[in-house]
Amino acid sequence: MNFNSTPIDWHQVHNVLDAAQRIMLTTHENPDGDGLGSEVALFHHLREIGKDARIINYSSLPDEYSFLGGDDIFETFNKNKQLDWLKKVDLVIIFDVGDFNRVRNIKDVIEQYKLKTMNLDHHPHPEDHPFTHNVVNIDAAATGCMVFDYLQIARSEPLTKAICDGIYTAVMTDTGCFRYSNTDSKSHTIAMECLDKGVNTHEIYQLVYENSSKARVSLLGNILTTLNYELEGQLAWFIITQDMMHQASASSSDVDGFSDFVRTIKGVEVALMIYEQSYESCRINFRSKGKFRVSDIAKALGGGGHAFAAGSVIEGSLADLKEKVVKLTKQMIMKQAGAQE
Ligand SMILES: [Mn+2]
Repeated sequence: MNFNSTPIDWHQVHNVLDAAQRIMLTTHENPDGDGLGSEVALFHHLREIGKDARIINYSSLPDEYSFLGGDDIFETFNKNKQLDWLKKVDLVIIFDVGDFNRVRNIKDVIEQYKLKTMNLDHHPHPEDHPFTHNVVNIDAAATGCMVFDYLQIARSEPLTKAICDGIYTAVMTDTGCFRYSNTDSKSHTIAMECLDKGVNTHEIYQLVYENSSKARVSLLGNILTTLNYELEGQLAWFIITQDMMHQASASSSDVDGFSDFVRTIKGVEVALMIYEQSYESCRINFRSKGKFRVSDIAKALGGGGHAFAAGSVIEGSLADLKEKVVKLTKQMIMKQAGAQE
C-alpha cells in the first residue's frame, strides 16, 4: 500500500496497524527527538490497547532523552537476544528514517525474515521504496505530527500525558523549538494540546537543550575557532576530526546541533559540517537559512533530507573528501544563486 500523498487516509493506515499484534517500532541510527518521541508516543498507545509492541533501535538512547523512558521502553538492537521475538513480528514501523539504510543492520533482519514494514516519515522517499506500506507527508513539520494525526482517529480515549511527552518532544526538536521554517500553525496546535495534557514544556526544553556535556562545549569551542567562510561569508564550513573528538573526549551525539548554531551567524546562508565519524566514513550535514536548497547538494552526495536541513554519509577518509565536498557545495550554491538572479 502506498500512502505517499497528502492527505493521508489514516483509516487505511489504522486497518494495517489493527491487523498486527506483534509490532516493532524503530528509528534511524543516532536518533533525534522526532524519531524517539514519535516511537514512544505510539508505543504507549499500542501497549494501552494490548498490542505486543517493543521499541528496538540500532543506537542506544542518548542521555538527554532518558526522560522519555528507560531500558524497559527503549531497547538497543541485539540480534541474538531479540531474534526469537523479532522473527515473528507482524509489522515493523520505521519512524523518521529518511533513508532505510539508516536503521543499519536491523534492515538485514527485516529482509531475512521478510517482515512487513510501515515507513512513517516526513522525509521524501522514491516511488520504488522498499517498504510494504509507505506513509509519508513531506509537509509535516515532524514525524511526531503524523503520529498525532493518526492518534486522533485511532483513539477513543484522550491522549495521555506519556503520549503527549513524546509528541511534544518530536515537534519541539524538529521545529528547532518552533523557530525553523517548517513551524506551522499545526505544530503550535499540537503544542497547545500537549500543554493542556500537562506536558512540562519548560522542563523538556531544559533536559534536551540545557544539558550539554563539557566535552560538547569544548568541541564546539574548537570548531568555532576553525570555521571557514566562502562565497563572501554565505557559506560557513567546518570539520570535526577523530583527533578533535578524542581531545575533547566527545561522543558522536555531541556534534548534533553544531550546524544549526553555525547557521545563526550573520550573513551565513548555508552551514556545512564535515564530521569524520570513523577513518573510513564522514557524515556531512547541511543547514540553510532558506535561500539555498541544501537537499539538492546532499542528494548529489548520495544523501537526502529536507530542503533546508539535509545530509549524507560518505565512504572515504576526511582527507580525500573534504575538498570535494566543499567544492561541490560552492558550485551548487553558485548555480542556485545564478538561477535566482
Ligand atoms: Mn524528523
